[in-house]
Amino acid sequence: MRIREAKVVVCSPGRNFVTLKLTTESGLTGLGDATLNGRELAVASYLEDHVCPLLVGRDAARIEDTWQYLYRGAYWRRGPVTMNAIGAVDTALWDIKGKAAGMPVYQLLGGRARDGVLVYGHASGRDIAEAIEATASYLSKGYRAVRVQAGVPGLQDAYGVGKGAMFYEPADPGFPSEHAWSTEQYLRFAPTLLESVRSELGFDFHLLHDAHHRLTPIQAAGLGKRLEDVSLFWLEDLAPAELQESFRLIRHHTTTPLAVGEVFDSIWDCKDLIAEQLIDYIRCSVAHTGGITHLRRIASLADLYHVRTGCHGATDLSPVCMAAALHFDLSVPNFGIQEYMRHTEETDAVFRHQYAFEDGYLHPGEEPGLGVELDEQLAARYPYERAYLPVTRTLDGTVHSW
Ligand code: CS2
Ligand code: MG
Repeated sequence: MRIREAKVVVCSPGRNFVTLKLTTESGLTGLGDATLNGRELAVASYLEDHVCPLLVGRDAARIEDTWQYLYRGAYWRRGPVTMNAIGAVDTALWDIKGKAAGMPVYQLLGGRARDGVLVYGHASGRDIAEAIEATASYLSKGYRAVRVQAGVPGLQDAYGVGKGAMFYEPADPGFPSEHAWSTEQYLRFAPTLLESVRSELGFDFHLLHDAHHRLTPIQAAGLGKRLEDVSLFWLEDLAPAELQESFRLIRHHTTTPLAVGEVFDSIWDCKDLIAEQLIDYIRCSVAHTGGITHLRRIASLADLYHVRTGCHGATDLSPVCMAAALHFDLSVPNFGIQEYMRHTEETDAVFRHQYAFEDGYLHPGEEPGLGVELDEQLAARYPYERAYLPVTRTLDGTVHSW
């Protein structure tokens, strides 16, 4: 099952996506998501200029060998660009293997470990009232878990407040926009927001919140402690996690469940967080963490330490990544929850997929492989448009985590 063609498709149906498409000599095709929000062309080049020439002629069946060949063979290991590229190759090879076997990928991963994949949607509002209204709307659609974000009084821009009801796109066309940030104002507001959601809508659904890397460990510890009575499903990215041991301080002060990992790209970024049980959910994604093969390794380590998965699933991860995540989620023993930020109709038209939402769960479908087809002709109508994630500065002008 030799690879005959390896090509990269860059398109922008509502936002930029980078997709790797592999084709075997027998005509089987496989897709992998290589989208790195704000740095898309770096991964496209890494694939086109350095990886694709090595794939042509390789046996598509040798998934693990190809993973090791690209990881160890690059010499320069890890990092978001490298691991996103390897992730795309890995995902495409699992897609091909499923098609060759005539099975959906989850069957190759050990079959169903659950009936469906519990997902959470993103509710947001410019203020508390709007955020509560958006949350109620998600609940009325059958969601059993909702992440809630809202504008912070006194700040022009706040993380996670969507421009549309069911769609949120943080990247801006052109150069990075600059957002003002005040941790003090946020810490005064966040408990009121989340307590208001509970008092208005009750406790009979999973409530999640994302602090998006913006607090110091002691600030994070205080917020986690303050929110214990809100009974959150998780508090996400409370503090930057490059210093994994800083979560010892947070963990010492609060029982609120913690989730990190969407910016991680390998097991080495999270092995201490997992082995010391400093977190409850690991958020790594198929696309950014070396594909299904490496994400399974992270999940296996996490399973030893009572840590569950909570894969990242934002709009900057394409339907190819979402589909791959669902096959992984359906089969992994220590599944927690799957993020599900819906894509635009334009995106769904370019990436026709089998997965579907029903009663709070997603199902990857029974098509062989991942169940996603890329309409290349339609994709060509949406050329790449430079876009960047915002840059955040505190009120005195200091650059802060966005
Ligand atoms: C966010 C992401 O979904 C989340 O939890 O943290 O939307 C994140 O902001 C984007 O993926 C960045 O590209
Ligand atoms: Mg997040």
